[in-house]
Amino acid sequence: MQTPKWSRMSLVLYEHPFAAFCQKVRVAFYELDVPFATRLVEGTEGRDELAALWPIASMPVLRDESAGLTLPESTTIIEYLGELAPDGPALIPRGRAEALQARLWDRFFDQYVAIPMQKIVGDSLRPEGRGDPYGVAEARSLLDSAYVALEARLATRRWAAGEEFTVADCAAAPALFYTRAVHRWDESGQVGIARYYRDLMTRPSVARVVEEGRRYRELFPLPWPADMDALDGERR
Ligand SMILES: N[C@@H](CCC(=O)N[C@@H](CS)C(=O)NCC(=O)O)C(=O)O
Repeated sequence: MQTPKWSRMSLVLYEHPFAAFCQKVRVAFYELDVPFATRLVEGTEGRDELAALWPIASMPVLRDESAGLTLPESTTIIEYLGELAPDGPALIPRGRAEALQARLWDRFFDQYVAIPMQKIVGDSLRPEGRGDPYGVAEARSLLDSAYVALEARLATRRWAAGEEFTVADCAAAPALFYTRAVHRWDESGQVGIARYYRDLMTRPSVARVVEEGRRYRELFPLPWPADMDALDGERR
C-alpha cells in the first residue's frame, strides 16, 4: 500500500455544510476517508475571501496548502481527491468505460437535477416582482424529464454508473435530497428512484453529510417538508 499523499498535506475546503455542491464533495471526502479542515463561507466577508481565491465565488473551493493549489468545481475536486487517496474506493472508476459512465452521470446530476433545483430555490430569493416564473416552469419540466431518464437508468443498476458507488452518486445525493424538497419524483410510481434514494440516504457518508447540514435547515428559503427525513414518502 502506498503512503496516502494526504498524510503530509493540509486540505482546506471553503464551503458551507448546507450547500448542495459542497455536500457532494463532503460525501467524497468521507467515502475516501481523507481528512480535511473546513472554512465556513458566510456573509460578505466569506464571499470576499472566496472571490479572492476564485473570482466566480462559487463553493466549494479546495486549497491544498502543501501543493500551493487552489481548486474550484466539485467534480474537479473529487478527481483530485482520488489522486490523493489512490488506495481508496475509485470514485472515478479505473476502467475506461465505467469512468465514462461515472463522468456522464455526474454531469447529469449537476446539470439536470442540481441546477434546476437551484433555479427553483434561487427564484424564491429574488426581490418582489423580479421573479422568473417562466424559468421556474422550465426548471420543473427539466426535472420531470430527468426523473424519466433516471428511472430508466436505475432499472438495471444499483448505482448511477453501475455496481460501484462513484462520483455520480456523490453528485446525486444532495441534488436529489434538495429536489425532494421542491419538486418530487413520483415516489410510488418511480420505484427505481425511490430505491436509489433510499440507498443513497442510508449510505454512511451521505447520512453523515445530511446530519451535518441539519442545523442549517432554517436557511432554506422555501417551506421545509415535514417528511424530509422519511424515505419513500413514509412518515416517521
Ligand atoms: N459548478 C459548481 C457549482 C457550485 C455552486 O453552484 N455552488 C453554489 C452553492 S451549492 C454557490 O456557490 N452558489 C452561489 C452562492 O451561494 O452565492 C461546482 O460544481 O462546484
